[in-house]
Amino acid sequence: MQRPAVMGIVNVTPDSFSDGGVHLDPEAAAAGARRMIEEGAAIVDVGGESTRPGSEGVSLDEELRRVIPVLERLDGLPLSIDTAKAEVARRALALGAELVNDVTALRGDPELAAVVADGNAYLCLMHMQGEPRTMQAGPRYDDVASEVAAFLEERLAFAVSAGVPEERVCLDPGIGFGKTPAQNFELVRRLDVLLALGRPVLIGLSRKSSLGRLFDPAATTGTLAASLGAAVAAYERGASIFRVHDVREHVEALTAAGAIA
Ligand code: HH2
Repeated sequence: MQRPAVMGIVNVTPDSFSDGGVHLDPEAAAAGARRMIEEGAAIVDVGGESTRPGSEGVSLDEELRRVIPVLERLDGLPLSIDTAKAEVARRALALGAELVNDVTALRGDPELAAVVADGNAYLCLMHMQGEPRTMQAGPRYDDVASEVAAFLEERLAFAVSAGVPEERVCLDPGIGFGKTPAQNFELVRRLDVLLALGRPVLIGLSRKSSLGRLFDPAATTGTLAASLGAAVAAYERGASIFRVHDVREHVEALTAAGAIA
């Protein structure tokens, strides 16, 4: 089993579902990112656009205004840029980011694939059914695991055809992106279907509402303890990169799980 790697989340947004507003000030965001690295994160994912259910998206100027001052303060740290916009990715890679995390899996901006390829960046391709504004309105699948895997296989082939080396790509089932809680849990349970594509699997369960809804049907976020339990379950099924808000706790939980595995 691969050693688990933790990706810390820094959302430079007013409206992210669980940490909106916390890191809006660039100094606070940079301090948060540095702390995450100290706590054992392998990389920090900086994002300037919320993709929570119902969100509308932001303009290029606003997204740049949010993330660039943060990236400028983090020179030399291992960074990922959470964006679907080629220009944001281009600027972030120039400032030292090494991974592009695109929740649209290269469907959002036709120029992003070339930016990733030319920048020799790592790439995360994530599955989403629909778009954030409407994605939780009755998501439907005949077989969620095989449909998500087929989508990611096609997006991986597209990325490779655009010049991104396959070895630089990781895949993500997109927990909460057009999926019911039962579909999210099935994706984790059947992670072997995704792993069969031969790429590392990144998973974002941290504080997601599916975890909160195990306890409260109206929950919009999940607890830390539920996030840790779910991360360990995903690790045991082969996930190797964990996108999380609470870095220290996940590093401890996954290190313990890794020692046993
Ligand atoms: N989840 C969110 C955002 N980006 N990227 C990947 N690869 N996988 C995920 O599961 C994922 C993601 C949503 O979480 P968060 O960033 O905390 O919230 P928001 O989108 O509201 O900013």
